[in-house]
Amino acid sequence: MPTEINFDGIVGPSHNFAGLSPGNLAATQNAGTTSWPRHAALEGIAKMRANLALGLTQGILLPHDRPNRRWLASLSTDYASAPPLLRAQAMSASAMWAANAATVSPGTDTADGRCHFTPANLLTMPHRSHEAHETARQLAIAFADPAHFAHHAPIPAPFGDEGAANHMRLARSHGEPGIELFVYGKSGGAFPARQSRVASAAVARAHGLDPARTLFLAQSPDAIAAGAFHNDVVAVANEQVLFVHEHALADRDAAYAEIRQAAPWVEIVEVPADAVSLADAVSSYLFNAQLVTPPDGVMTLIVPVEAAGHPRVAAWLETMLAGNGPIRRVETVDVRQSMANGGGPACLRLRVVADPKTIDPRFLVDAAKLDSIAAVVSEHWPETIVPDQIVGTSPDLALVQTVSSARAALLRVLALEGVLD
Ligand code: SUG
Repeated sequence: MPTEINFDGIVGPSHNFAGLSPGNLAATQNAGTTSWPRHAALEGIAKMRANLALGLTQGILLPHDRPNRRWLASLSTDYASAPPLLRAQAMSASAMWAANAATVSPGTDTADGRCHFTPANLLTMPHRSHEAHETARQLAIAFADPAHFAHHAPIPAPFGDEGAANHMRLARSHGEPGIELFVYGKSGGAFPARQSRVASAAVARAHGLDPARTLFLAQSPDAIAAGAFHNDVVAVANEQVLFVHEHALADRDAAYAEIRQAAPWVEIVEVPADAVSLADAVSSYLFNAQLVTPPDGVMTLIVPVEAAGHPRVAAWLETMLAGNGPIRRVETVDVRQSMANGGGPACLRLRVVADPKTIDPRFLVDAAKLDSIAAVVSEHWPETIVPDQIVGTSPDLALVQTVSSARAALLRVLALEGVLD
């Protein structure tokens, strides 16, 4: 049976606050502060446990090999002698934000009935531009059966593609044909627009999507200027529900009309700006929630603690639950370390609609497997990283060793040794 499966990126042992993403307000505000990689990874594991407790199927994607020595070699340098900024870019644990791993179209939407993947090129930010190679390898292993899955190459430069963070799917239920919404940014504002329309259109063609069920919508420049560097900071979809901020899309009325025409059954739950401003949405990450339908059928919004603790956002959530809308439950998760780099609950996961039996079981988890992952993290992940250990005049080479051996220990436990290293 095709089900929606969330694949969470495990927070890597090099998680740090280097301030590498202009336009991502949390990341730039926290630049230079001490990070807690072990705690960060355990927060992510706790989020997965909470998903399992709701009855959801849960998958994982692995931390990438950091520092990325191959990338540094392609720039004719190595970690010890690279300039500080390149060192930080090579060391970033940013692959944890699996919503940026790829765009995924389930077989119900594609011409050949297979689930299609296009790894995101992430080329707007140098530290993310070298993720695609390993992402593609992991996806090819996890979803290896060509009868069910098709894999495409990342979109070539210069067309930026940030994957599922700018892609939403609406369907009466996950297993039925749906409409796919690609949200792109227009450049010209203070912050980079990371998703190009050309890239979105190319992904849609590669996936064999039906043009009548594929929409391309411009993100509001105000949202980008307010710090919504990805659409998933201001909107999220699940089944027939689009949960969206009033100022998420450039031409709101026309966009809603187009969506309603393609999917007359859609329920748009809009949060008005006079209840929750764009600034509130960005600081609380209300929309960077996981909107899910667990087996009990109660549609659930999984928000970060920052949203639940925000007075105006909390008030709005309370009003929503008291009303008669389709979202009937709100759960809270603590992923503060990821949030401090601008990555909320939704950033940490990639959604795939597929039959779990067709997926490599090494990428699926139950409570016992999460216990063994947590044990590796507790034993091997560094407790803290001070950015100076990476960008200081003499880089901490012992940290490099710790980061490499921590990942190797995880691969061993997951029986992926020799496959991903
Ligand atoms: O690309 N942060 C990530 C956060 C990604 C969030 N993903 C989604 N919205 N889906 C980014 O800006 C910060 C890393 C640093 O600055 O060291 C970072 O890359």
